[in-house]
Amino acid sequence: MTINTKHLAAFILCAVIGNAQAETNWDMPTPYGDSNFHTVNIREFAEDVKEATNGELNITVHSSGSLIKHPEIKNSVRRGLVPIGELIMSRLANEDPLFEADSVPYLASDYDEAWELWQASRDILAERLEGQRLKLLFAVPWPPQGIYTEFPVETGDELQGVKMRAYNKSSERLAELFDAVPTQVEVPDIPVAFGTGRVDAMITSPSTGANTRAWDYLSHFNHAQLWLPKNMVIVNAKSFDALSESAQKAIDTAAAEAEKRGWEASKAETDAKIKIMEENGIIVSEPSDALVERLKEVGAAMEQEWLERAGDDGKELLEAYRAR
Ligand code: PCA
Repeated sequence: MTINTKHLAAFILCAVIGNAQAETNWDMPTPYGDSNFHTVNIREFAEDVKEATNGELNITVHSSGSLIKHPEIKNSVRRGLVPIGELIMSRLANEDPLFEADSVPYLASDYDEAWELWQASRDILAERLEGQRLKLLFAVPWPPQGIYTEFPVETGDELQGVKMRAYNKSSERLAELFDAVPTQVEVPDIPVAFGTGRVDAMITSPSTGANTRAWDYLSHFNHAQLWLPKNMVIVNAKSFDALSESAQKAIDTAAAEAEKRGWEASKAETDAKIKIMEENGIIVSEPSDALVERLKEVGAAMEQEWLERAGDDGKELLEAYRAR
């Protein structure tokens, strides 16, 4: 081999290797802020994928709805505008009530129950998404949902007429059943919504309360532990199928790890964020017996309504969950 042909061979080899490792860049819209544990977990997922594929697949996370607003994320992934994205599952309640099972009050209100509900519902939800050419990668719950107000809530009557921030159908319905006035507000817009008086109360987790500095506009948190809504990460099936087999495997592995890590982070988040709120002057209390009774009544009514909407599949899901 002459020097020249040797060089040529090396050049071709580099070109082939280079080609085999052609970079794929994915933009990933997510709805919540950078400091939120879901976002932190997703960035780690993106890092893991990058590392496992030796840079073949690069996922850039666009947090806080900065690339695509929360209400548009699912359809943007479906249409292939972006290959991957995160959203809260119960946002799909209007198109399919099954996605709202995790937001029925007191159906699954601690981590063990939430896990069992997830196990009982994962396959059917993945199947529903598959029907839309979407692949469900993983889901992670928020800490249990409680009630934030500017006054103590003893019986629930105090919520009458109060403008309440909601983020899904359940939080909206719960407000209605307490004769409050619900308004949908995305997390990045919470401080402005309170600052301008659009809302005076909210249902959310200790996590979102602390991340949005609830102490700047509210004084009480009732740790009612109503439900643990989940965020999910979905990917466009066509984009996924276009990846090399090894990149697909890297995603699946990183997703399984992200789910595990995310559930652990969520659990740790509850106490850590309650502590931060207390340190900042929020009065944290457990619900009184009277409030629990009222919430249970409202929860039972909402479960009934949900069952009517969700039909046989909903019934089956509930039975599978309760049999566990
Ligand atoms: N935070 C999100 C969803 C549930 C939660 O804890 C929100 O408030 O919109």
